[in-house]
Amino acid sequence: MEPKELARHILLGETEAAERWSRQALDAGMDPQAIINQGLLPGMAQVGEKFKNYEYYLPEVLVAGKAMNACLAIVKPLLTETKMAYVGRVVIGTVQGDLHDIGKNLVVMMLEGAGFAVNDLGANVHAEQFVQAVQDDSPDLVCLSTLLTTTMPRLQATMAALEAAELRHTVKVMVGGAPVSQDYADEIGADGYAPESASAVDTAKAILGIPASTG
Ligand code: B1M
Repeated sequence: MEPKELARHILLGETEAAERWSRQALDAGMDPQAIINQGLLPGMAQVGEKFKNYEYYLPEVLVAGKAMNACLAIVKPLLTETKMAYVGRVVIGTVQGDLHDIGKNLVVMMLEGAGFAVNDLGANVHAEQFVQAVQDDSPDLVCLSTLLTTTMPRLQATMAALEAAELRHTVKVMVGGAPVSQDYADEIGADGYAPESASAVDTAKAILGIPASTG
């Protein structure tokens, strides 16, 4: 069984075929980590590339993400937490006052697809919740999303809360969402900004010093 077959099922969003392939590979004794590293992650990486190049749009990405999550649900329980080789740990959420989560969910999907462990706090996440999650998880990266101009100041407020809790130096912060720009990210002192979900993976890796080919 060739993992590139699984990658292709993911690329084409063929959930049932991808699940069947994963089960058969496990039955045949394939290492769950190899299924993830050689099948799921390359498949999702190709999806990200197509999204970046405007060959794929939202529906294709969502369908591919669904296929990937279905396979992860089969494969992940067979890995212990310590055995799962994540490229990095992320805490993500849409900031307080903002209920928009579709774009943020895409970023989650892409980061997971690139091999990050992601703790998704959801939408309308208060600064204190981010602080708590950083204390609990010790992530490498905090990702803050916002879609409303009125909640943009919450990005900086969340970083200030991390600073007040003496955690800001322990973690990098990436910001994004439609009204956010690189200039704004620089102005508020974020470590990185990405305009959309596929490049969010590249930016996350660049911020953390992870080679682009990893994951
Ligand atoms: Co809202 N809404 N909405 N809305 N809504 C917008 C954002 C708006 C632009 C519509 C408009 O007026 N033209 C406008 C904001 C104006 C502004 O502030 N500049 C707006 C408004 C005003 C509001 C309300 C205030 C309306 C009202 O009640 N009067 C209200 C606010 C509620 C609240 O949050 N407190 C509201 C409510 C809602 C719904 C609940 C109905 C729904 C959200 C459902 C949900 O998310 N579960 C909704 C929707 C769907 C939209 C639009 C139509 C679509 C947003 C979306 O999901 N886009 C939007 C108009 C539009 O964009 N056409 C609009 C698709 C998504 C894939 O793109 O989210 O940009 P996006 O994510 C991208 C990038 O931004 C980036 O990657 C993603 C994928 O490539 N990205 C990141 C996102 N987060 C990132 C984080 C990163 C990196 C990249 O790193 C950390």
